[in-house]
Amino acid sequence: MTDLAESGQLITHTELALATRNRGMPLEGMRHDVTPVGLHYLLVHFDIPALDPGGWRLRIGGNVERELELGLDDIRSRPAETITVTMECAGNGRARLEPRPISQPWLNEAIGTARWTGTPLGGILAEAGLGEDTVELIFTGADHGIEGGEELDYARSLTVDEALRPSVLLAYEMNGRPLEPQHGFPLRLLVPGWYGMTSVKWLTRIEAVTEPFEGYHQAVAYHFQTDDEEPGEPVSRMRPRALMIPPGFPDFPERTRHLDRGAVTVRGRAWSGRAPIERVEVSCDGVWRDATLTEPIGEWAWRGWSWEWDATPGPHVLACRATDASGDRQPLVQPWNLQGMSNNLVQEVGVLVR
Ligand SMILES: Nc1nc2c(c(=O)[nH]1)N[C@H]1C(S)=C(S)[C@@H](COP(=O)(O)O)O[C@H]1N2
Ligand SMILES: [Mo]
Repeated sequence: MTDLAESGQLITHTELALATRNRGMPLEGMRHDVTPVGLHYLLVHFDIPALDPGGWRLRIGGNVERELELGLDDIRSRPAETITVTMECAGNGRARLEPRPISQPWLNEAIGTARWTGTPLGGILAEAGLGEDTVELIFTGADHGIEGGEELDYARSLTVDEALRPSVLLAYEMNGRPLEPQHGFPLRLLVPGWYGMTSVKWLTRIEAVTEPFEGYHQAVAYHFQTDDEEPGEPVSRMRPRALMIPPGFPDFPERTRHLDRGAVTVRGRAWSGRAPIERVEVSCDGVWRDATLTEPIGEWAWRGWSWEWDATPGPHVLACRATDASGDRQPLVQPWNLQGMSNNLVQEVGVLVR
């Protein structure tokens, strides 16, 4: 199902067309604790649906005691919570794999952090009353297309335990304003800690089911496969990653970095969806040293870090890597997988000091 670029093949037209629709966050955007909406990364598989907020309804059904049909005002009248969440696409890092899986060709920039406001999903599910033998909830979006040879709506599921985590929201605001069309207006699911595919946009239906969901975006896509024959393990929470704001100034169009010799503070962010960030290291030309972490801004948000560098003239390669409290650390050599999932190989930035 996933096509691979031949070794050394330049970017294909398919990838270019995806890349011009779906933007990454320019890495200097990491200077903001909370990413301005227009800088947050974007990933839309099909077309952005045009939903009329007046006519839109969220239907909750399947294995429940009471079917619900809620309008936006109904959902806004429920208890509201706001949480700061770092979201990352599971395909981040895909374009650095060799051979390259042909899909959205992210290098490192499929990230963003927003203040999301919504009502906890658990409250709405309690109103509907889940049948005791419910194993999963299926979340369906209003967008429709063909993927993996099937015609379908975008849909993902969560186990009951994951769905009932208090931080899982039905979100209608991003950074204090109604969701923009491209980020899921009028309502999206928000699952902190998981890669972005879990946070279904343009939500129209939640269905309680007694068997695991076998839909394409759940059972086929988002798996660590090494070939088409094996199903592979499902992708879930974000692996640790640190990124730096490339120091100095770029040239155009190559974006090589240039800076003056002397003291430089290198800054960046680090996150993991599995455990808190415990350590960030930075290397200059292969020698690793600890960076200083800043105060956390939220349980589900990235953590800032900085590192003091005495830049000496000449070309250098800077790199950074994160370790989380579970002991998981970013790799220096990337394992390969067919769908290009979760490639958290360390970021390297070449700089020319004058
Ligand atoms: N309905 C729907 N939800 C979706 C998607 C989609 O294409 N359709 N893309 C998913 C993927 S792969 C990601 S990474 C995130 C991106 O969210 P953002 O565009 O708000 O950053 O949305 C997820 N939710
Ligand atoms: Mo994604």
